[in-house]
Amino acid sequence: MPPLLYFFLFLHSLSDAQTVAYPPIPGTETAPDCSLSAPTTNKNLIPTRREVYDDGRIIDITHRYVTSMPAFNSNEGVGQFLWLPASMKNGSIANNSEMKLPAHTGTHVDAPGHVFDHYFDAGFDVDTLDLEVLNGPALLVDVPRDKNITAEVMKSLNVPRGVRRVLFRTLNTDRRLMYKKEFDSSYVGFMKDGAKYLVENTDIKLVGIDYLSVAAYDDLIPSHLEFLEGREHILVEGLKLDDVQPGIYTVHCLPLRLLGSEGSPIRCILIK
Ligand SMILES: *[C@@H]1O[C@H](CO)[C@@H](O)[C@H](O)[C@H]1NC(C)=O
Ligand SMILES: *[C@@H]1O[C@H](CO)[C@@H](O)[C@H](O)[C@H]1NC(C)=O
Ligand SMILES: *[C@H]1O[C@H](CO)[C@@H](O)[C@H](O)[C@H]1NC(C)=O
Ligand SMILES: [Zn+2]
Repeated sequence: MPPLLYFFLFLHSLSDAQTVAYPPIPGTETAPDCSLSAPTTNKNLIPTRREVYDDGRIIDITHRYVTSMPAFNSNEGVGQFLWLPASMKNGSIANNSEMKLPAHTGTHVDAPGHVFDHYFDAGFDVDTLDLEVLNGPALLVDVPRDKNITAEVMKSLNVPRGVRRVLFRTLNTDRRLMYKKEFDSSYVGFMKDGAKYLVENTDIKLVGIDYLSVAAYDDLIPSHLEFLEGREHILVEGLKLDDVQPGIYTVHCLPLRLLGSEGSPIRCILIK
């Protein structure tokens, strides 16, 4: 084959490969802007919003941030957290939103400084969390619906040694608590002895749960202390676990690198 022709064929196959590696992002072809409601001028500009991607292979287990999502110990919900100080409607060259969001809002992560002041002062913030713990094989389990997560419940779950990441689905999901604006202190979480059992008798390092706290309200601080004292456990709270089969997945959770913050919103996905 003449070298030049070979070169063109090579180029051609390269561009094919690029098309495969960088498929168009669904929704962006027709809807480059992401305003919440479609502008009335063009009925075709409707952004796609989804909970699963790639025919269900990728499952978004993060709650969408909305003003009506619950806030800890409040009946008011999160409220307005997003503003548009500069808008094109006001003559700016672009829209630039600003947000003000408590660090433990919605689907979020806790760092050791959350309940240990000396860890906070020493800088154990969300930027220090181990991404290896936050990413890897994970087990989604259903816990008994009639109890909080006690040592007895933990024992009955029989999580095998070697399992390092577990997402606990509870009655909170059935009750759809994350979709209710009013905070509900009767949510299910870990009792102190359940947290202690997990720390001492399992290899679980990533603990995920489906409401705003891994700790049951009655053991709020004692359970957090059990989990966070060793600085090896990472707590992901407020996960969206509806409509997911129990079993093994790969989890990916990425907190923001908020220097000095003991909490951060986190995007978590499961991959089949
Ligand atoms: C323009 O800016 C003002 C002041 O910041 C704000 O109150 C108003 O809502 C803005 N108008 C539009 C159309 O964005
Ligand atoms: C879990 O504990 C809370 C208090 O922290 C309580 O209100 C709730 O009823 C308990 N849930 C179950 C299922 O026992
Ligand atoms: C951003 O600017 C565009 C163009 O002016 C406008 O249509 C859109 O509504 C703005 N976004 C918001 C949230 O106001
Ligand atoms: Zn938290």
